[in-house]
Amino acid sequence: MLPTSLLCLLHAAIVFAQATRQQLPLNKPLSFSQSNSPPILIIPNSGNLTVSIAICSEDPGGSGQRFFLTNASSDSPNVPGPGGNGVYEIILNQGLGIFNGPFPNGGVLAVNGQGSFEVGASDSGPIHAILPTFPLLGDTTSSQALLFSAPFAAIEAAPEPTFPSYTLPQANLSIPQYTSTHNFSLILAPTTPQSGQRKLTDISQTGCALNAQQSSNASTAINQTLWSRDADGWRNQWLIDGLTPSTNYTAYVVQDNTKVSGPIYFATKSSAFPCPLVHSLPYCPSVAYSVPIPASLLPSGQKAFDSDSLPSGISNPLLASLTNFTTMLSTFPCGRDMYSPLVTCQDCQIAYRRWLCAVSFVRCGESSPQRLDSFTATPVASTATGMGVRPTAAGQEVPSALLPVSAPTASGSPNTRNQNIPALNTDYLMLLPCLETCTAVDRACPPFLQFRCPLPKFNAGASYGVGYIDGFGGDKGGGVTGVAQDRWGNVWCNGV
Ligand SMILES: *[C@@H]1O[C@H](CO)[C@@H](O)[C@H](O)[C@H]1NC(C)=O
Ligand SMILES: *[C@@H]1O[C@H](CO)[C@@H](O)[C@H](O)[C@H]1NC(C)=O
Ligand SMILES: *[C@@H]1O[C@H](CO)[C@@H](O)[C@H](O)[C@H]1NC(C)=O
Ligand SMILES: *[C@@H]1O[C@H](CO)[C@@H](O)[C@H](O)[C@H]1NC(C)=O
Ligand SMILES: *[C@@H]1O[C@H](CO)[C@@H](O)[C@H](O)[C@H]1NC(C)=O
Ligand SMILES: *[C@@H]1O[C@H](CO)[C@@H](O)[C@H](O)[C@H]1NC(C)=O
Ligand SMILES: *[C@@H]1O[C@H](CO)[C@@H](O)[C@H](O)[C@H]1NC(C)=O
Ligand SMILES: CC(=O)N[C@H]1CO[C@H](CO)[C@@H](O)[C@@H]1O
Repeated sequence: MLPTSLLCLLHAAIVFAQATRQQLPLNKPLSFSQSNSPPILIIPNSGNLTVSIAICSEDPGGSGQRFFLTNASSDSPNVPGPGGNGVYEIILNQGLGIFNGPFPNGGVLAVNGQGSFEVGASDSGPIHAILPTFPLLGDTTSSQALLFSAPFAAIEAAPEPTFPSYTLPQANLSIPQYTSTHNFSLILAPTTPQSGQRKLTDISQTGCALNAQQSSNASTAINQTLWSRDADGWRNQWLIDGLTPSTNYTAYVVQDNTKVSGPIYFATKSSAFPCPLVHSLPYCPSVAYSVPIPASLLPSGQKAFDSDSLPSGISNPLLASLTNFTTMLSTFPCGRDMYSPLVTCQDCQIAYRRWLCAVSFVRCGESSPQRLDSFTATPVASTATGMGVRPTAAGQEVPSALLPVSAPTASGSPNTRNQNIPALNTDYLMLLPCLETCTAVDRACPPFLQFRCPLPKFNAGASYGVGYIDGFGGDKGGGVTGVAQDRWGNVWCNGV
C-alpha cells in the first residue's frame, strides 16, 4: 500500500491535469500569464487549422518554453510531449511559432516551461504573424517624427470620368474618410538603448512582447489618424513628440495586438534643425515632412502644420495653380480622344498634383548623424550637370540630394524655391525632389501641355535628385538606390 502522502500527491497531479484542460476558441487569441501550471489546450475540430504561438515574456528560468501538439484526437488522455508518437513540436523563431495542418478529430496542445504567451487557432491563416510589409517614415525633426503603418486597406479608386462630362477632381480635395476595425500600436525605442535595457530587435518579435515595451515608453503620439498618403492604400499615421535629437530609433507597428510589422529605423535631426513638420493636407496627401516655414507661424499649442494651421498664403496659390492646370488640361477632349494607350487625363492630374506639392512644399533635410559629409557642400550652379549621386571607390556611399540654402540677405531675397513660403531666418539644407516626380508628369500628361523636365545630362541635378530611383539614362528602377528612401533611415531624395 502506498503511503498517504504519495497518494495525496498523485491525486493532486490528476486533478491538476484535468483542471487545466481548456478549450481553445477558434479565431481568437488566448493569453496565458506566467504560472507554475501551464495549461493543456484542446484544439477544435477543423479540416485545416493554423495554430500560432506568441511568446510575451520568456521563462525567467532561462530555458524557454516548448510547445507540443497532437492532431490525433482531442480527447486523448495523454499529454503530448517530446518524442511522443504523432506529436509535433511547434518550433519558435524569435518568439513566434506556427503550425498548419488538418485537425479532423481536434487535437491537444501542451506547454513545457514557464513564461507568458498567447495561443491562437484559426481557420483563415495565422492569428500571430510577422507581416511582410514595413511601416514607413514620413520625416523627423529634432524631437518629432511622422510615421505610417504599412498600408492595410486599398483605397476605393475614384471612377474614371467619361466624355462628354469628363470632370476632374477639384484642386481642394475633401479630407478622405475611412473607418477601420483594426487596432494599431506604434512601438518605438532608441536603436542603442540605455545600459541595462534590451534592444527591441532582441526581444520576442511578437505583438504582446513589443506592446509591453510601449507601455513603459516616454515618447508620445500627439496625433493619430488614418491617412491615404498615396495609391498604396490606407495607413495609420502617427505624429510623435518627445524624441531625443540626433538619435537612431527602431520602430514597429503592431496590428490588432498580434501582427508585427517592422522593424524600421530612422534618425531624429540635430537640435538646431529649424524646419517644422507639415502633414494631413487633403489637397497634398503625400506631404508628410519638414518644410522651411518659420515655426513662429505655428498657432500656439500646435507642434506641426496641418490643413487648418498652414498659412493660406501658402495653400491658396498652390490651389490656384492646380485649378489653372486642370482648366488647361480640360481643353483636351478627355475621355473621347486618347493621347496615350496607358494614361488618362485623370492620371495626368494626379501626377501633376504630386509634383506640384513636392516642389511647392520644399523639403528640409539633414545628413545622417553617421555620415556627416553626405551632402554637396557648396550650392550647385543652375548649369551644373547633375549632383545626385557621387561615385565612390566602393560604390556604396550614396549621398542624399541635399542642397545648402543660406539665410536671406539684407536685401530680402527669399531663401526657398517657393516664394509663397515666408523666409526662414537661418541656413538650412534642402532635400531635393526625386526627378521621377517630374518625369511621371511628363509621362502621364498630354503633349500639348508642354510639360518638360530638365535632363540629367544638363541641369536636372540643380533642382532634382537625379539617378537615385531611375538611372541617369532614364531606365526605370535602374538608379543607384532604386528607391527614394529605405527602412534603415536613409532618405536620398523627396520621393513623395
Ligand atoms: C496531423 O498533421 C499532419 C501534418 O500536417 C498530417 O500529415 C496528418 O495527417 C494529421 N493527422 C490527422 C489525424 O489528420
Ligand atoms: C490551410 O490554410 C492555410 C492558411 O489559410 C493555407 O495556406 C493552406 O494552403 C491551407 N491548406 C489546405 C490543405 O487547404
Ligand atoms: C478646402 O476645402 C475645405 C472644405 O472641404 C475647407 O474647409 C478648406 O478651407 C479648403 N482649404 C483651402 C486651403 O482652401
Ligand atoms: C481593439 O482594441 C479594443 C480595446 O483594446 C478591443 O476592445 C478590440 O477588440 C480590439 N479590436 C481588435 C480587432 O483587435
Ligand atoms: C489629428 O490631426 C488631424 C489632421 O490635422 C486633425 O483633423 C485631428 O483633429 C487631429 N486629432 C487630434 C486628436 O488632435
Ligand atoms: C494660369 O496659367 C497661365 C498659362 O500658363 C498663366 O499665364 C497664368 O498666370 C496662370 N494663372 C495662375 C493663377 O497660376
Ligand atoms: C540606424 O541603425 C540601424 C541599425 O543599426 C542602421 O542600419 C541604420 O543605418 C541607422 N540609420 C541611421 C539613419 O543612422
Ligand atoms: C523608458 C523610456 O524612457 N523610453 C523607453 C522606450 O523604449 C524602451 C522601453 O521602455 C526603453 O528602452 C526606452 O528607454
